[in-house]
Amino acid sequence: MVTTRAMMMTTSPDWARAVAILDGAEHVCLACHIRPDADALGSMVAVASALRDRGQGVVASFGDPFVVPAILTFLPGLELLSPPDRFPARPDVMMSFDASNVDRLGGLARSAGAAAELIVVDHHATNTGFGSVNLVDPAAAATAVLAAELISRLGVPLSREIAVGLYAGLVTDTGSFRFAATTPTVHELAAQLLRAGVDPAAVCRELYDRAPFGYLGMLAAALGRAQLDPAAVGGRGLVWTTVTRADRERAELALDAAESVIDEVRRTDDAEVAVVLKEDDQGVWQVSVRSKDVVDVGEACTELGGGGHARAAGFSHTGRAGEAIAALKGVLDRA
Ligand SMILES: [Mn+2]
Repeated sequence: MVTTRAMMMTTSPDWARAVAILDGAEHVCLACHIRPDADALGSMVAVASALRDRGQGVVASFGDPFVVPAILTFLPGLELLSPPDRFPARPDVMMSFDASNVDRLGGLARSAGAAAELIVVDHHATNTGFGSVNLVDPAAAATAVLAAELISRLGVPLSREIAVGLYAGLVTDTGSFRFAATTPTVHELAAQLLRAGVDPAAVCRELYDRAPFGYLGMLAAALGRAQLDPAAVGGRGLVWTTVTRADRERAELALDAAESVIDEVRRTDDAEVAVVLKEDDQGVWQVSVRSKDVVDVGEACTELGGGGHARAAGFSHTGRAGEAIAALKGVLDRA
């Protein structure tokens, strides 16, 4: 049986064509998805560094808000970033990282539409194949795995700078090598990156083990109002909570500080699905959804206008938090 997902991406990555395009390019314009995570930004700066090491001109950016999340400011190569208003309107060669569809590029989607060549590097099963060349593999644990393959095929040696970006993506998208996507290939790549000079303890301390004191108050407020619905998701259980704008304002925290709350909530033994609704500065709920073993939250979130992976996905909701939870439960119960 042919599934909808398989129909979205039927071609295998055309590495030779990507390498040929990049070999012939004087300048390459790189973009990753808006509100970048470590995989999106780390993969992009790694490839940007590799191209620069070959003497090519690079412009790397992401759509507004053009703010590097606080936990990613340690990444080397961020000096290669330019604000999105400096991104060419009609690039000859453009690349896209960790974006499953062109809308995920936000304000840079227009440049993607006008680019003569668009090389899409991604691992989402829902990728629409919006590039002229698609380096898309849903079996890859991270976009960083594909970025590493590309850098190797370009013949660029792994500098420490390149390796740190790739490692940040790899460690984050595998949940610190805990998720099901943690294959032998993942550990082999990690080994190469460590040999190239990555300090894993330093990277993980930046990514996971630091926060301003005010974070503790925000976390306490969020965990204190967590609710468990054991009957949801066909009796498998759903646990959810919110991080409000007020929670963050009390501690002067940006939205990305709420990113790790889901990792506390999803521990809950009594729930297959965990949800954290984060209220952004515009009052819109950015909803993070995780599952453990059986439920495909990626499909559910796609149905609600978002996207992601089977075990980690998200969507946005304007309105009340309870409405978003009700809508999600409805979709999950039908699945
Ligand atoms: Mn990713």
